[in-house]
Amino acid sequence: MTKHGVAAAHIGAAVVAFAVASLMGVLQALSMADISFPMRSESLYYMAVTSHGVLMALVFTTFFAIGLGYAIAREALGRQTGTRIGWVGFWLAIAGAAAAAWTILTGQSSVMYTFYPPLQAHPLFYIGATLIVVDSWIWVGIILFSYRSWRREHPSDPIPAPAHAVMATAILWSLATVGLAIEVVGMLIPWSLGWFEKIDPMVARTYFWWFGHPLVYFWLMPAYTLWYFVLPHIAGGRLFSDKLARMVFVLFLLLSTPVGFHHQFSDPGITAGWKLAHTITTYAVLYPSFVTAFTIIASLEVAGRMKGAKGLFDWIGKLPWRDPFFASIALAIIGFAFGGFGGAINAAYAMNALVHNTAFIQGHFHVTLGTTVALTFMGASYWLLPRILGRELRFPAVARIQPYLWFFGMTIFSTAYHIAGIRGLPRRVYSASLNGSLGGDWHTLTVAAAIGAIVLFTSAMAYVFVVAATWFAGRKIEAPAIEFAQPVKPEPVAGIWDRLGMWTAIAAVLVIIAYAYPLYQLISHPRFGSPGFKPF
Ligand code: HEM
Ligand SMILES: [Cu+2]
Repeated sequence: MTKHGVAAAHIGAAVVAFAVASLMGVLQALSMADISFPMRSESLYYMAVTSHGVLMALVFTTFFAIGLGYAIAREALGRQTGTRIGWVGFWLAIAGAAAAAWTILTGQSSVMYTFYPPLQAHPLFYIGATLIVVDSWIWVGIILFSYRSWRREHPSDPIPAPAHAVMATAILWSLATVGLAIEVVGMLIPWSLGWFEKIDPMVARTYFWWFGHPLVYFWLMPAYTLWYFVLPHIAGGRLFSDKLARMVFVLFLLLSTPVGFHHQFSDPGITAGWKLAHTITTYAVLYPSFVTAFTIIASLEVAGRMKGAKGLFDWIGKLPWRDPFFASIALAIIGFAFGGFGGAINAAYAMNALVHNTAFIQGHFHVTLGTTVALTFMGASYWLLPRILGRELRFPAVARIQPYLWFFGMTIFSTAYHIAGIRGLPRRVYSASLNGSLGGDWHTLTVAAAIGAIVLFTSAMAYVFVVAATWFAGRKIEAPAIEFAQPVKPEPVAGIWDRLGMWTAIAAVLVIIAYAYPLYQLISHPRFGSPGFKPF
């Protein structure tokens, strides 16, 4: 183990969660398509949807983002304070994830990854999730304290750009998890322990989505950190603009929390004006994503031209398409373009009503989260593991094919569900043929999706295989350095985008503006609440 032990531990745990979740993913795709397999049942299906969603969206992503953030910040700042506390956090999170996973796999918490009340889980599900968040708060603390130590030695330098990105992510996460903490600690844990009988589902959902959308950026920002600060280097080029990179991370910090109502367009109790306000910020947050697409593609063009490309497009051919890190991210970016189209549909109030709660949504978030983020993380593992484990990557030929296989499987899977969703197939249903004659219309599509799912599963296992082989049987080498892309033009002094304290204060004010009054309105409605409901 190198100095990056605590980072490696988090990434290892992430990969274990990913492996289990991938198996659940195929099972539910087969269930939806009415393809039988041993032990197929409704309760297994909802257990699978819950464990897949929780392990993929909450455990895999959070552990990976923490591990990656530790490694990048440590390298960029040249230090890490409080590593021992980081280990305490890691073991708390492992205990929490194990407890929550146990209650799910034994069928006691089939509440899906959104855990909306009145669906009620075993108390250990909520407590376990809380422990993972405690680890993430320790991570935020370590990142910020390491920065303070760096700042004392460099009073007027600009923050090293990769550390700036990790810090913006950490601050965003601390603002987001306030909503989650209020929901889980203030409402769900006491309710699941029977301390009070009834709960208000609307208020709980609102706290959940205060957290739930910035969660998306907690997944995306680590991916973007790699796109901006590592990818151009691997491609043999430069970062196109240091300043734009800093601006983008600050804009995500500001804009990605006050948008949560775009997940609640169909919810009663929130007035149309507030839904509109969150729609406007939703479209505003598209802007830094466009800037990202522009900057990354420009950086890659710089790389191609540094290698001698002269024409309009021949720089594309000069890029290292056989490098698994590069290929994963290039495909992740293509996936993101399609995710962006779908996202604009979801964000438009009227069109949202058409696709709400249909398979369109799972088609959408498997190209965004399931490809843009997850494929970036997979590709990043091939680059990062030798550097944090001090071991040579095993089976590089498998690693080379794996991202293309994922992209191919995802194209079938996601296209099929997008179309099925537009034709009205609900998501989170055990069987697409439950609706009699309508079900027939969906069958070809759900079978196509199941075929895509099998390809995805094959790719997922190839990834897990390479990681495990490298971890346990990779030849010991001197760990290669973690190197970052040099900007075309470096920032000479700390500018406005480095004033993270000020941006944090503004972001907090925006959260208060977005949520204080609507929550006050919801809480002051006369109500009786809802008793808990256990599905099985
Ligand atoms: C082996 C690859 C994968 C397969 C075969 C797969 C399959 C599926 C299927 C069929 C569903 C729909 C469940 C339903 O509503 O009936 C689903 C839901 C979901 N998937 Fe995946 N998936 C895969 C990878 C991923 C990845 C990489 C992520 C994220 C990192 C992810 C996150 C989710 C989430 C959050 C849900 C929503 C669960 C819910 O509705 O509560 N999946 N997946
Ligand atoms: Cu959102």
